[in-house]
Amino acid sequence: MLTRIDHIGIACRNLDETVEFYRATYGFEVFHTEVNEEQGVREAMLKINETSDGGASYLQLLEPTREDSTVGKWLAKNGEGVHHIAFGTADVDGDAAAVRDKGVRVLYDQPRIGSMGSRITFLHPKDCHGVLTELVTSAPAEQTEH
Ligand code: MC0
Repeated sequence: MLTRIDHIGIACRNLDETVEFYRATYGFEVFHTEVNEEQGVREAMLKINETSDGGASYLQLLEPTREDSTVGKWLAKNGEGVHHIAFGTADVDGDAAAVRDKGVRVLYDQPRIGSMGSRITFLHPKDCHGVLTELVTSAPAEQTEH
């Protein structure tokens, strides 16, 4: 069951400048940063609020680490902006299978590693009314990390 908006992924050209915009404009602070080489992104997670399922909702700022990454290609075509939305679930495997059974293309056969050790998969935007959609199961330790 999908129980929260886990994050909104925002593609940017310069992570440090974009982090500073969100800090100076809204007061949002960085909760976590990492490089995910498999996905080709350097990212910052800004925690917005905790959620009733024990998780949290974030803004995820994404800078490509290479031009031929998914975010790099998307930025070249569209410029900066909202890249994807992610729904949180305790069971990414089960929810991905259920969505696949409804005819939506799930991009990975098995979930891969996402932010903060989470397990993630993506749904094709052409099957989701133009929205690249991610399903996320957080790592158990996420809520204590800083
Ligand atoms: C592409 N399209 C999108 C889109 N990306 N539509 C909405 N939102 C997006 N983000 C559209 C294109 O405009 C195009 O439509 C069609 O999909 C095919 O796109 P393409 O440019 O030809 O690119 P493909 O087919 O090579 O790749 C698209 C695909 C890819 C969605 C399969 O981006 C992908 O595998 N994404 C999942 C992984 C990902 O995005 N990782 C980065 C975030 P037209 O009409 O022009 O044909 S990593 C992350 O977020 C992790 C770290 C985490 O959350 O923990």
